[in-house]
Amino acid sequence: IRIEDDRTGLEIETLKRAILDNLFYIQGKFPEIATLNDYYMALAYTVRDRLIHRWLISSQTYTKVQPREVCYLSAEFLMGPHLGNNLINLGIYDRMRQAVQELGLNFEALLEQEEEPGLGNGGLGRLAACYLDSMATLDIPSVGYGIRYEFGIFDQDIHDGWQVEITDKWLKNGNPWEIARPEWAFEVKFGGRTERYTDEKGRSRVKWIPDRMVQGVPYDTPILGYETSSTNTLRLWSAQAVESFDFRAFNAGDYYGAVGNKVFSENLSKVLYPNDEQIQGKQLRLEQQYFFVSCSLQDMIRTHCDRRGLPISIFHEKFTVQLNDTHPAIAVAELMRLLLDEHGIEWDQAWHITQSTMAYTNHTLLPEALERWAVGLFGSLLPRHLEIIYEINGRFLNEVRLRYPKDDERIRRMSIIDESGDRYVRMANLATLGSYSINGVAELHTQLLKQDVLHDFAEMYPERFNNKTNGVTPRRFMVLSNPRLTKLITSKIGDHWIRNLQELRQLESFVEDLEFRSEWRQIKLAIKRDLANYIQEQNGIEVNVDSIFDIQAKRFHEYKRQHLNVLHIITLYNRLKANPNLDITPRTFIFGGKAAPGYQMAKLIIKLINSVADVVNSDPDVRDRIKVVFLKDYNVKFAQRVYPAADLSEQISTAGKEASGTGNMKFSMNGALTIGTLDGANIEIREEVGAENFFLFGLTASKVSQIKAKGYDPMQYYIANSELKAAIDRINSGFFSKGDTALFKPLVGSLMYQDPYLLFADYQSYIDVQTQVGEAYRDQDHWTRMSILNTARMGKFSSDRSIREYVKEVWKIDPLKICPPN
Ligand code: 26W
Repeated sequence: IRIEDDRTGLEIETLKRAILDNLFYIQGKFPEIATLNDYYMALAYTVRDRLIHRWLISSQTYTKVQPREVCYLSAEFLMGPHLGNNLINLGIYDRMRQAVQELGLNFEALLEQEEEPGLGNGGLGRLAACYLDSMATLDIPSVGYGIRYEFGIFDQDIHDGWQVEITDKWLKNGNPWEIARPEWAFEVKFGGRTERYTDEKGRSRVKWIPDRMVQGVPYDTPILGYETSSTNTLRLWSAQAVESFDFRAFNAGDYYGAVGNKVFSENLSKVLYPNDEQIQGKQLRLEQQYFFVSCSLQDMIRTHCDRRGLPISIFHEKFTVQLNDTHPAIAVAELMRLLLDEHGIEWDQAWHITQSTMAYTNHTLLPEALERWAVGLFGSLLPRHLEIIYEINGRFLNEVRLRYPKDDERIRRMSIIDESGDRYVRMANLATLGSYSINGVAELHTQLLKQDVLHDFAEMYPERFNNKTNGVTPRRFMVLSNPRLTKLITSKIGDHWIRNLQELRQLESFVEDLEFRSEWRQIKLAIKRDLANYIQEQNGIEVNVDSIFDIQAKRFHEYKRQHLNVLHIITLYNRLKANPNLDITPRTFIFGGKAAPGYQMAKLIIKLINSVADVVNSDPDVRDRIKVVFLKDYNVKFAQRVYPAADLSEQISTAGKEASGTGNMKFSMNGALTIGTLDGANIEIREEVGAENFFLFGLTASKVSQIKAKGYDPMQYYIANSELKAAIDRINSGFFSKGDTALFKPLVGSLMYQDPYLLFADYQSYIDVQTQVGEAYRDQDHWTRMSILNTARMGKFSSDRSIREYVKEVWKIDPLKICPPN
């Protein structure tokens, strides 16, 4: 007989024993008094045990082989729950479910028990998480570096239709997935001044004399790939006081003063900034950025020099750093500082190493999201870095002058320092200059980046610019979230598509298969029924599962135009009021998403949706033909439930504003059709699935700029379009706000007099195409064909494809196979 180890064995009996063992020894409970959370923890530890073996083999292999590694630096990692995903990647999902059930436990309830690490806002943070999954799956040695926020993105509640924010206490029940490594902490300096001195070789050097110091303690989480043993690390830094007591102050009787430093230091990693696409310029945010960047770079250098004994001069051959937007862009100056001041390297060589190490991904063109820091604030916090940035800038601008003599305008635009008014450090310019690769996240976005925001840089260094269209992991967003569809697909084409998503193309040959189409439709219906039950429980609203599930789920932002969707709803409502017997295809409009706490307009749009919902859902004239549902607290866990249930995916941003979008991919992969503009990755999705399987509307990005250049006047559209006017007037009249005509004034006013995101210009086109959607849905058979073709043709949008492109064209890293444990 073979006896399996309780910590690594995969037989059902072993799994059961391991769960009970962990319940006893880790949770310190016997079954009779164990809570659901105790069982969740016992189960999570059982899974973690099985990861750890692979993790240590991976780490040993990296130490031995010393491969080139990628370090993905990101202020956000929106990981979502780990348990289900790890079971999928370990290949023991079904077996574990059986083991758990044989113990008399509810497997689904245990999965549901996990408090998700919501350490990100939206697209950018979730992209980082998908990329970690793909890097591990493709056996790419990599580390994700970020911040272990004690509080992640706030939980959203709705009171009287308004968003209310609640602290996300995700660590309250403990986190079984992480291991603290206090022995590998680093110190990070802040403030103070610099001093020049002459070193023993007679060279002029600089010393930074800070006025405070914080410690970064790493917490490591294993990231296992799918069907491989490669297990990489997500290393998140937590801030701690260097000394928890200031003994001098303590002895002088100032107990509170002594503990103050501890409180102050630990504030650093306390909470995630909940804004996306809107900078705030807060000092604590810059402190967070510098804190995690400094810890991460020190960590890489220690691995390189101390653990591997390699010379610092070849640092860039062994490490490449991917900057996830400009949030970690201070890395350019920090690596320079470490090389110059701590390793005594000369400027030119330090710059060569730095520029050969860094690569920068831009995620947004919105001017209000481009990070810049007031020079005064920057210099008081990071005096040495400001000196280094001035030096980088001075040398660079000399080159620009040589290349483009007498072009002062260009110098002003390209300078890292914005001197047009108050002085600012422009982080995008710093990141661009300091990197060997600069990329956008969809074809159109990269094109606009080169044309617009980084135009001068692209002209000077065209070879550094490239596109890497985003992707999403099919493990989480198909296999885990849509088991029924996964089973059907696998029964037809086998399961290789999970690693090689292009194989979904084989589904095309089943489009003509009546039986297959019927199964496809049944599955969608069953999933819609689940969501309908959830809506019934959550919102007390009864929805018709035969209606179109028309879903817009994403952060709230004016450029994403949730309010355009609302104008469509009101237009349908007005038509029904005018003609109660009108024959329209029944629809359920579902919204989900959070607004930045300080973004009043976004919060007002949430209030508008809930107000319209109240009126429409209870109006007898509507007779259940339209329903409006706002689902609160949209997060990864919930998103996994939503994507599979959609018939229609709303991707309706103003063309040129959404860098890529990734929700668009998740919906379409799960068989939703898209109504969308020619924006971000929508363009590429439409190219792949075929124009006939995509509902296109609206202005193109270039038309948008043209109209704006000519002087856009939304009022003209309002006057000329009676349905648009009726919809706006309906809001304005107080009809949705119990007669309060003031409530939605800011929103309506902004639309009528500015309409910066061109809702009015796109309104008619949107309404017309929505009418086509309604008609198309009536032909269920044809709709099903389109749905199947959407899934079948989404192969390109696996994050595996994105990562393969980064590996080949940017990072130049070889995969390294890890031997499975025996
Ligand atoms: C400093 C404030 C701030 C915070 C976050 C500014 C900007 C951000 C992010 C760049 C916002 C973000 O998540 N952008 C999204 O990134 C996705 C992944 O590339 C894209 O798919 C989305 O289109 C883009 O909006």
